[in-house]
Amino acid sequence: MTSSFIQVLNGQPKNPVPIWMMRQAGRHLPEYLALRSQAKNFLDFCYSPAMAAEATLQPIQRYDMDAAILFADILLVLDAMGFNVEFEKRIGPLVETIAPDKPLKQVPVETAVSRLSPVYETVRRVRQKLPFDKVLIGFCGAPWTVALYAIEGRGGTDKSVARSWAYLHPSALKNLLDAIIEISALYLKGQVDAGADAVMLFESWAEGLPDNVFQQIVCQPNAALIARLRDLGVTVPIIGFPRGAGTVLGNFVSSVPVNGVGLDTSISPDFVNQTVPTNIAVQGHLDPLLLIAGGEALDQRVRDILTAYKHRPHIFNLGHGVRPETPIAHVQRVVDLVREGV
Ligand code: 1CP
Repeated sequence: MTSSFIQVLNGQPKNPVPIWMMRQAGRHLPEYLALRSQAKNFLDFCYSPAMAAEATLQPIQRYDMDAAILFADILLVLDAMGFNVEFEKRIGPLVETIAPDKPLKQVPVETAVSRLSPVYETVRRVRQKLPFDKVLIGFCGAPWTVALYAIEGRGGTDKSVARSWAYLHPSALKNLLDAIIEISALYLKGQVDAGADAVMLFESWAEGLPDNVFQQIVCQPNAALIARLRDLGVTVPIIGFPRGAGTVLGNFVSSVPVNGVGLDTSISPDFVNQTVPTNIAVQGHLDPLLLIAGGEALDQRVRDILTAYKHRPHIFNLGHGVRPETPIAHVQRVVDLVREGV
């Protein structure tokens, strides 16, 4: 039988709605911290199928979530492409950068894809252990977000260097995006062949782009990645997440053929209902900071989000990832409220 999670992604509303949370695995869980301390570094952790599978399953064992998300990172794709990638404590990822006038290092695509094979093994192990009614979400970074790390070396910048490439070095940017699209498509196919039931494309740095540039470097590459995936025979539902798209969210859903769209904390449910066609599932919104704060305001916001999307396909989620300081009791409370339904 198809899980209600997949039914929602296929366009059917459900009450109660399915729930999962971005970064549900990770530092807010003591069991994650214990496991993480056993690994030499974060990349080793991601490339260890035993540890990564355990981290993927931890939130499912603790909470009644409807989906597990593969434990990995969007920067594994750059690592596989031959970029030096390091994760610094308290700073985040640092990536070797490329210059617009230098050719891309060409690790053959097959080599890059096989370097990611521990991730496929993680997917296999998780799918074997996961109850049949729980969904396993595979993922990768969407092309522009991955390209941004290759150009700027880190996230959380004002993106001006990478954004200028759209004007100053459009063909170098296109070459980089095309290389990321091809390996990402093969990587996601590997995840789906290993047992992922749906995939999500994280476009975390989509904020603040002019509409024409948004079309060129976010919408077109996301659409090209999906076209390539379908071409490779991948049929599972796809969730897009153009974080910070704001008023151009409508451009994204009209030009990128996603089954579901992730919503950040900044747009209103009213805007979403006016902008996103009802055959596309929505997920997201809840502020991770409100999840930390808890109390009546959290309960009210959860109910408001459920009510706003009562008549359309909806998966409950946050507008961004669970933060390390989040109390477990608050996550539990949200799961309980969502299970009650509206
Ligand atoms: O010490 C640690 O444990 C490192 C923290 C951490 C974790 C738990 C990083 C470093 N990555 C991850 C896992 C991860 N990353 C997952 C699987 C876990 C889950 O969701 O439950 C996923 C889906 C990601 C995706 C990811 N990585 C994104 C897209 C989502 C988002 O947050 O917008 C991005 C942008 C990254 C890059 C990255 N990796 C790690 C950090 C701290 C960051 C973001 C910040 C930065 O670039 O500065």
